[in-house]
Order: sequence, then C-alpha cells, then structure tokens
Amino acid sequence: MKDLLGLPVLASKHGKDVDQLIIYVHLLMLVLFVGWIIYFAYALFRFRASKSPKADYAGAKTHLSTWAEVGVAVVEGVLLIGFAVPLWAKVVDQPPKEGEGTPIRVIAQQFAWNARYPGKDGVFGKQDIKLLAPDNIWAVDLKDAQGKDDFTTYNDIHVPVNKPVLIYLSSKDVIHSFKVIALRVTQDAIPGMMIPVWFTATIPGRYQINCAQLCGNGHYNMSAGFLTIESVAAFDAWVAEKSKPSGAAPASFE
Ligand SMILES: [Cu+2]
Repeated sequence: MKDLLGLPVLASKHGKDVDQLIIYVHLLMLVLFVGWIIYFAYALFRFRASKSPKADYAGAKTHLSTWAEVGVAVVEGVLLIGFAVPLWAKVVDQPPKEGEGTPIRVIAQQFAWNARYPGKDGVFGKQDIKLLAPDNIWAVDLKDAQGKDDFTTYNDIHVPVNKPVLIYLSSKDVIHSFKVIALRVTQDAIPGMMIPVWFTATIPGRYQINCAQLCGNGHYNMSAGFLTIESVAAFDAWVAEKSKPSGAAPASFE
C-alpha cells in the first residue's frame, strides 16, 4: 500500500505511524470517491430528461443518504480519536528528557535555516535576550566559557542516526514551518516562541528541508536547507571539527 501511494522515503522512527494514518485516510477517500462516482453515474441515468420530464418535488424517500453520512462520520471519528490523537500523544507530546537527545536550536529566517549546536561539551553557552544585537542575533554571552565551543550553521543541519534529536525551533522574523518530509516532521516556527521538535532518524542520507508556510517572496529558497543524517561517529567528528575555536566574530546570520 505504501508503494502504491508512492510515499517518499521514510527516515524516522515515528514516521511509520504517520504513514499508516495517511494510508487509512487515503482508503477512506478512495471509498468516498468511488461511492460518489457510482452515485453520480446512477443519478445521470435514473433522472435522465427523457424519462423525467417533470421535476419530482417530493425528492428522496429513503434514509439511505443519512445513514451513509453517519457511516462516513463514524469512520472519520475513528481515524481522529483512534489514530490521530494517540499518535500525537505518543510522538509530539513526549520529547526526550534534557540530556537524552542531541539538542539543536534552529532559527528560521527569510529565507534560510540557522542552527546552533552546543559543541563538544554538549552544553549551550548562556544566551540572554538583552545581548541581542545586529551582530549577535543568537544573543550569546561571549564571556561564558561553556559557549566557547558552540557553533552555528547555515542551511546545514546534521543529526546522528538512531539517537533522539531535540530541536528547539524559533523564527527571527515571520512564521515559517520546519518540514522534513523524510522524517515526517512539520512544525511551525513562530517568532518569540521556542517550540520543541523531536525525532529519531533511521536512515543516513542528505534530506531536503522545506518551509511549509508561505513566508515571503523567497519562500521557495528555504528548500536550499539540508538535513544530514549520519553515523554517530561521523556526527561526533563533525561536531569536533566545528567546535574548534576559530576566533571568529560572534555567531550571526549570514
Ligand atoms: Cu519560510
């Protein structure tokens, strides 16, 4: 069924449940589509002009249509209460505890994705909104020793395979939406909010990031962001390389 629908590559643990729900919704739509087509063809034939020159003012006398509507509503209710709500509770509402997942802070902007990593020590340096400035958009406290190995990336997010990842998502300007189709993850990025997004990636590779909210003229350009899923060793090596002090100016957007 998955192949029949042509669903894209799946590279996250929770994605199987999302795909299952997509398949069930499509099955319901298929039944409705076929049902309506059959009814349409029947109505065209049954009420053709040559046999029904005069309109029938009484209309339908059976309750078949009512029961069909009730049936559809029941199936929709089962999809919502039986599948969608429990899936949300399982996948969205239980982020990994502090220290369990690889933490990444992501700030969307017109029109790119900025990511901030805690570096080799795994702890973010202090950030304080009072330090926010044009050349210090992440509002980092440069005096904090724990922030010395923090680093930022531009349109380039790396995550380790088979380990939970916890992204804190925000936006610099307007509402964007962080969407990685292969992960079956979509979450709005809203200015002034830090929203947790978590997943466990399963298949190494390079996957496109999309913005799922029309956010301005260059909206399409946010697809230039990529998420790389790699082995834990490769990820650790990448973090170590990036953590090297470069003596560069405070992290800022490009
Ligand atoms: Cu956007």
